[in-house]
Amino acid sequence: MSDRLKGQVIAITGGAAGIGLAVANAAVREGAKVALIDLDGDLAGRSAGALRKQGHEAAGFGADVTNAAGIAAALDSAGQAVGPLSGLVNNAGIAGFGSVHEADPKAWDRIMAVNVTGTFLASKAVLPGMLARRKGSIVNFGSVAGVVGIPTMAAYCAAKGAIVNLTRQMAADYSGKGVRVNAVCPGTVASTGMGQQLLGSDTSPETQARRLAKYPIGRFGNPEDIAEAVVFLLSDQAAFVSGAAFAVDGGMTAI
Ligand code: NAI
Ligand code: 1HS
Repeated sequence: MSDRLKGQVIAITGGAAGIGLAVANAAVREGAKVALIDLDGDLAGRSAGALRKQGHEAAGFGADVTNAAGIAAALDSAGQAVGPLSGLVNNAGIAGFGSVHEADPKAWDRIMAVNVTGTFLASKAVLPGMLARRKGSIVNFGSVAGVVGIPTMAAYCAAKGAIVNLTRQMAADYSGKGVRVNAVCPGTVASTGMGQQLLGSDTSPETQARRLAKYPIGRFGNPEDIAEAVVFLLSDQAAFVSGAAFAVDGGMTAI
């Protein structure tokens, strides 16, 4: 353990499981206190309890990031329970399949709402405090799907692309006011719920091989690969980094 996040209080949306929970684990190891905010409030509470058992400071809250009042209340409770927030990780996201000509408009709306509007609403809730303190780091979750087109993932690609450019826009507004804003753009992380959804959508050996062949490093990511990048962006080591779309994808978008 080192102290790269000592003194920081970090809220992680979608923090009860998957990559968000890996970010929480990495953050507490670096000295941060964390608030896990998730649609699954019970799991957020259990995941936070497991961190506390290891001697870390953590609390869990239930909220849907698409509900403006709900996410604002959860982030407010987090600030009161754990401390004034210095970091926000907009990790909550959902994926889905469908090319434009066949996509379900309701599914499109929900994918845009959770990924894009959720990032907007959680950021909107924490920014007044961060700006008043002139201290904050926001890390948004893009994806390789926000950088290149992935077959059959129209809504998800649109949402992640929007997040990447919202990140640049937020950096333009807030970097001079003490708040850095960056995005991570992970490649496929197979072990999470979303990774399983992605790889389970077409299990034919040809498709699986085609997906893996897109990764020059020769493997998919794991949650810890992504968490390390998020910790860096949250930390003062990234003091001159704002508005970046940080590819953590084994070279997938390099080729
Ligand atoms: P996951 O599905 O394993 O976990 C997502 C978490 O977000 C869950 O705990 C879920 O309950 C929570 N969540 C979902 N909707 C929510 C809502 N409306 N409000 C609050 N919480 C909500 O997903 P995973 O793989 O951990 O993904 C995390 C982030 O990383 C997402 O933004 C995803 O798009 C992104 N990502 C994932 C990749 C992958 O291959 N797994 C690759 C690139 C990006
Ligand atoms: C779901 C996650 O954001 C990754 S989309 C990338 C799909 S692929 O490159 O593995 O086919």
